[in-house]
Amino acid sequence: MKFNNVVIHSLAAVDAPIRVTSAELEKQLEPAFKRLGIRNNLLENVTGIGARRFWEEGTMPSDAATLAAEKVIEKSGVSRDKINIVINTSVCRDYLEPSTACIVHGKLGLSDHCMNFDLGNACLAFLNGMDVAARMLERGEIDYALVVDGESSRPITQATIKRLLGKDVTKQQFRAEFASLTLGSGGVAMILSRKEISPDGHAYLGSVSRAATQFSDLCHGQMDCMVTNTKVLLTEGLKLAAATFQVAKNAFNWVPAELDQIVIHQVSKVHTEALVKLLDLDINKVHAIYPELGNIGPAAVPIALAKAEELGKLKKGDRVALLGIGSGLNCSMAEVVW
Ligand code: MYA
Repeated sequence: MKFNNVVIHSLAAVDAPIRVTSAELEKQLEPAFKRLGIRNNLLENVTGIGARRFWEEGTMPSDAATLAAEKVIEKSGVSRDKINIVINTSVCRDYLEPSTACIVHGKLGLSDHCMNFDLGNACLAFLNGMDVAARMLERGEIDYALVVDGESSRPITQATIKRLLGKDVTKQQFRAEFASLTLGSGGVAMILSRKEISPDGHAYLGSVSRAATQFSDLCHGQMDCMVTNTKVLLTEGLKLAAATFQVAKNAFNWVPAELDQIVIHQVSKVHTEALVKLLDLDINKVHAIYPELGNIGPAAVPIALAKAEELGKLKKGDRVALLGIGSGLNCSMAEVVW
């Protein structure tokens, strides 16, 4: 869907405070590496992920999302009573019910007429949340939407390491759980608005999507365990990304050389380099956060965008492509004119 009247008003990311290196995780896993005959520098060496962040013990996904939301509200100057909807897109959640969005709504002290709900779609949910909000904004139903995401990889990382140190663990199980060790934590929040009331915002032109749900069995995640077929996920993810890119090229007249910045879902060095090669993109235009932050699920694309903004990489008028993908498989690609 394309939009004429939707802008990103403000964006803010929050880093979790504890930096945990891949070397530290690999040290903890040393007995498993030895027993299974796996080389012990695989994580940092092959994925290119040197570190990820953890929140302090007890920090809930809603706390992470609320921190980012407080930051974006302050940055934007938008008063809380003007926010008409809050959509939480986190994979991690405080409880199965109530929604994490309602906890964030309560912590922020938003008004009783501010709608709130969770929207789930694995690593793609933030882009989907932007799209749902944009449809309401385009129709003039609302003035301001807040999309938030808070991820906490500490519980799954610690549970995975404990499990993989078990005496009965096979090499096959190790490989199936390996991707869990790439996950990271963080918080991000975005305020979207209508161009006519926020003329200085960054135009959100819309997105295109494609699905390949015959591959919904390639990555299954719970709060404490994720099982991934890394090989097939990489191959089929790339195929879906290429098909979606073709649709985006047609919809937004994309010529790779004319895109100024490309913000992609952050999985690993292997995935980034393969995608850049396949789509004929310029790697210098791709802002990578995975080396320091790992894979932060649906928060990865907006956090990478926020970091690029903080570093002054985004100039007014830049054409920014957002390339998202999530287990399922689902893929969306969007354009923002900064
Ligand atoms: S779901 C989360 C998905 N995340 C991951 O899969 C991250 C972890 N995976 C990787 O980094 C790569 O797939 C690896 C393989 C590195 C595993 N366990 O040449 P290779 C060893 C342990 O065959 P590659 C999500 O985010 C292998 O023995 N070790 O490796 C949403 C060898 O070691 P050695 C393993 O295929 C959806 C070495 O690695 C495993 O190049 C994302 C190299 O082997 C394993 N499982 O990489 C959809 N596998 O040298 C995908 C291999 O000692 C998106 N090894 O023999 C794709 C597009 C991306 C963005 C798109 C945006 C639109």
